[in-house]
Amino acid sequence: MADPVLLMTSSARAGEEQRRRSASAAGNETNLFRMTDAGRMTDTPSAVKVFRCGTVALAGRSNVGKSTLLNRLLGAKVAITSDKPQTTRSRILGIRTLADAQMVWVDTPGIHRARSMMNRRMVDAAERSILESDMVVAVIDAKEGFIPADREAIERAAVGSRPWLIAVNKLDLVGKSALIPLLDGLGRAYPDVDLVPVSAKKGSNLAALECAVAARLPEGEAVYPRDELTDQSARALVQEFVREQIFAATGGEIPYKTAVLVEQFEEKRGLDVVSAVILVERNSQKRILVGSGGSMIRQIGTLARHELERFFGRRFHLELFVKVRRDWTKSPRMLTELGL
Ligand SMILES: Nc1nc2c(ncn2[C@@H]2O[C@H](COP(=O)(O)OP(=O)(O)OP(=O)(O)O)[C@@H](O)[C@H]2O)c(=O)[nH]1
Ligand SMILES: [Mg+2]
Repeated sequence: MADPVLLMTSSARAGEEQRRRSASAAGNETNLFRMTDAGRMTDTPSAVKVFRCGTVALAGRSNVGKSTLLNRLLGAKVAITSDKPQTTRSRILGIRTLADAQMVWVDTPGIHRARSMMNRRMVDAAERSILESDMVVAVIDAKEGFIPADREAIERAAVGSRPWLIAVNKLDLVGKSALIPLLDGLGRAYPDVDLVPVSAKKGSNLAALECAVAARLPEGEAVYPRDELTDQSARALVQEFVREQIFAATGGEIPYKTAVLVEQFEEKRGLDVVSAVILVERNSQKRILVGSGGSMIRQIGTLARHELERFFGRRFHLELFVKVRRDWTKSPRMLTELGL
């Protein structure tokens, strides 16, 4: 979407609505989303004298693009993504330090009606992170529209109990004819909440999102060093990067019945040597993950290694094993061991 805009502040929305009607009446809708005055003020972080710092939870149902948005905001991949729901299992922290603000972004698992113990723990983790954060960016998928599951996620996680705004993501997938009614509907449902259309995939309008967020953070010193990107350990990143490739390579229940545990991590002559176990619940799942002649596990290992090398900027040797741990998703002890 080529238009300049795109911060719809709630206070500006009424005026925008009036302008839109006039533009519409004149048969000219090309400039509907102009940066509002309020938006322009927040678009100049250098003009803000104080330093601001706080945690910002990315919240919403699964698959709306929370983790993709986090990565795009940071310009680095700290959270795994996939086209399947419930990819993120625990809170992922990503730090972005600008001249006048440090935003501590907190990616959270998608909020859904959890039936299994693992899924309940995922949703609990999301809800806890949201309640502990200084503000919340609720993410909605523009292509899917504002569906009841979005409203449920916002309400169940008590998103509105903190300062919050709505990022309408996947702007690249919709034209104005779909975006305008969506923004109108959201504006009616949440009249006091600012709406920021973005595309995490294309990186569109992220400056407006950052400005809107920075302006709402509490005043305070930076909590993390400027160059810090995430609080995840190298082990945790390996586990997640392997899990991402399992999500990409397999289907059905397999992504949801697997977990990854790093068993050994050491540096040998400039090479990080890592061995990790992929846990599955059944022998049939193990057979699929190993693949014919080990082809599937090799592919997962190679792709995960490439991602690791890109992230860390150094060489890895990654060995993967598949082990059956019957019903591990139902074991509280195993879930805790896996950080869930
Ligand atoms: N076209 C398009 N696709 C996007 C955009 N943002 C995310 N996606 C895709 O949406 C899918 C889900 O993205 P994720 O970032 O994993 O979504 P999530 O909200 O973190 O999902 P959970 O972790 O399961 O809660 C992936 O296939 C992404 O590539 C976007 O701006 N445009
Ligand atoms: Mg995610």
